[in-house]
Amino acid sequence: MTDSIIENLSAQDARLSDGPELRRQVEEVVNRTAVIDVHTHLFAPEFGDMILSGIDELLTYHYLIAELFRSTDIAPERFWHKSKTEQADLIWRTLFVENTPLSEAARGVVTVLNAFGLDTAASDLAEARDFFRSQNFSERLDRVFDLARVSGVVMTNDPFDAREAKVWESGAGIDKRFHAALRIDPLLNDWQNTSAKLSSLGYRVDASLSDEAMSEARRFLDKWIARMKPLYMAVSLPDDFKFPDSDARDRVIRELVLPTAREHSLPFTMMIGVRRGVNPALRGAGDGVGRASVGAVERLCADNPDVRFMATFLSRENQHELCVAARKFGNLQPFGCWWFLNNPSIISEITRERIELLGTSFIPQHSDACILEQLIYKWQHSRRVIAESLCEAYERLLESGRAVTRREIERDVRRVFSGNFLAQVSPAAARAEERKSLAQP
Ligand code: RAT
Ligand code: ZN
Repeated sequence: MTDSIIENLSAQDARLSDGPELRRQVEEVVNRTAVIDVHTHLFAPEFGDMILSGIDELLTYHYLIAELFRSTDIAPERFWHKSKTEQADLIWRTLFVENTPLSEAARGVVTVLNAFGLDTAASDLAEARDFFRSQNFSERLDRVFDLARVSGVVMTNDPFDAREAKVWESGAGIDKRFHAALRIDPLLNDWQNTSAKLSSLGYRVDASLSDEAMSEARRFLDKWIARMKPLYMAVSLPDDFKFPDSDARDRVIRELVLPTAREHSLPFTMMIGVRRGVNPALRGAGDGVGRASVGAVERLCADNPDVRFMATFLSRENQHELCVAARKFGNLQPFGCWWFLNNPSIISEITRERIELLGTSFIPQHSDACILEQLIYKWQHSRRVIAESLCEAYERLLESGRAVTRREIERDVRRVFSGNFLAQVSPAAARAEERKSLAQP
């Protein structure tokens, strides 16, 4: 071994007992380590105009639309009649010129503009529009992945969406950085209409939930699993979700989803606590939040020890219970700070709570990005809070008498940024990955 390798080896294994140096190293590792973004609404290049990107899309994000209506008195109906360019102009003028963009979603746009060296306090969008127009898409994609240090993203793939179906059916190879997730909300949340839809697609399904209907719905899922090769099946569920229950959803979970998860070895991912259409006039920006039952997830985990589950809850009040549930069930992986929780103060609270209760055995964040460039701000903002929470935990450990090494920090960050997810979706691949990284000097 050469001297420089030996030096490097000992630097990796030196115990970091100096507070400021520990902090510097944690920030560096958190900023450098690539993350797998486990839930987004992004699409691979092969999906063409389903991909959202650029300044007008960034400004008309539904988080910002909701904020617009607090700061002007434009009626929602008038807003919806405007073109996308006009909507973006109005949002920029209202939330970025006439108001200071302090909210998390507004600050996010500032972070993106800044990352590209654009004027963050411009009076209009001319410069930003020129910049985004002048870029070649594939270069932009590489640049965004690079700036966000994201090695892969999981999409949200709806087998009932005709535009998506066309791409899958064409057999086009999908960019390797994009992974599929089979989204099954219609089957669980609206069996009545979905059974009619399946029947119109040629499946012998009616609203009755008969054995034949279930096995035909299974045929549908099997076909899409073969096509998409998803990493998991996912659903978003309302705040009043119960399990067990006496409704159609309960039957669909028991007779369709769980057997599919088991037989295809696919985790079942639940995002729980959304109250859809609290203010329908706001359309996609009109959903709310409610406290939900963690007991429902515990019951699913207890009854199905051979199925792996991932769960995130939308209400802040559910977070502690979710950690406790994860302590009881090794087949449950908590993930992300979802939607209204994706704010520094709440990410900090939830991440600290998770470290205290679960060590590094959780997935701290996903971006939920809908627009490509959001990867930049969502990860930059989250990394900062995650680094801060980890520093605090390592400092406490130091006070108790144990200093960590750079190698341990790297291992921990790798686990929360990708290893825990890989272990959930592909346990064998995760073990191989872990062995590979441990073998590296
Ligand atoms: O977080 C969001 O942006 C929501 O609008 C939804 O997309 C949610 O994440 C979901 O996947 O249903
Ligand atoms: Zn989402």
